[in-house]
Amino acid sequence: MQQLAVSPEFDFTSESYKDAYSRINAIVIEGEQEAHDNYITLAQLLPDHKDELQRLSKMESRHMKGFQACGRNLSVTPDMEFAKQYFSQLHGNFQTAAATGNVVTCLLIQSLIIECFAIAAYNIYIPVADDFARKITEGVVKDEYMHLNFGEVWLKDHFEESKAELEQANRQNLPLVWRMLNQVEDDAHILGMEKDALVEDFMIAYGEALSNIGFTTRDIMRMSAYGLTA
Ligand code: Y39
Ligand code: FE
Ligand code: FE
Repeated sequence: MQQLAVSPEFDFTSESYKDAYSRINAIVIEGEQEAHDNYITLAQLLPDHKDELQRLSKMESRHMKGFQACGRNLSVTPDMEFAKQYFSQLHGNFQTAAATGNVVTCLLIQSLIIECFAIAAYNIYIPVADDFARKITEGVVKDEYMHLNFGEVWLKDHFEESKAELEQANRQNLPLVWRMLNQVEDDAHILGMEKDALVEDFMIAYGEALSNIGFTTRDIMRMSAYGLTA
């Protein structure tokens, strides 16, 4: 029996698709590489959770290899230079926080913001992906929920003493995500991913995470508003 394509309007071999893919695929590969490095750093900062965090870091490097295969499958060369630049500010903020022992800020950046960004992007990508990439991405997104859960549980257990640092880290980093989304809006659209849907999925996942950690609805509204000023 013939399987109907979900989105017959996508020509995965067209030059415009491959051009947009060279940047989005690179962002995902670079993001997974940095997520791997960030969990190694977190394993050093949280020795009680060393084994679990090292396991998460290994998952991230598997994700990276999966997405590299997606690019190869479409004969696309990822633009890694662009992707490094893309993450540089968020990456810099993580590095600074790690160097000063601000583990709460590190967790907010990697396990809440970056994981929610991944969850939104991968869920929106799955229905419009080519068959090969869809299977890979479906496997990856399940792991990302586990990564988000790690951050939620730790921050919930340390909520009172982390609250002020979380608010400050949110204020510093949420606007960066907004700028990052704006920067790839056109490329994402070519792949069939709409910015509105990405923003909506991100805010739902991020708001839910903040709620699970212990923030009130009022706190969450206030914290979310920092995205709007980007
Ligand atoms: O924890 C993780 O695996 C995160 C690194 C990955 C984030 C990937 C960021 C994807 C953004 C894609 C933007 C598409 C519009
Ligand atoms: Fe990942
Ligand atoms: Fe992850």
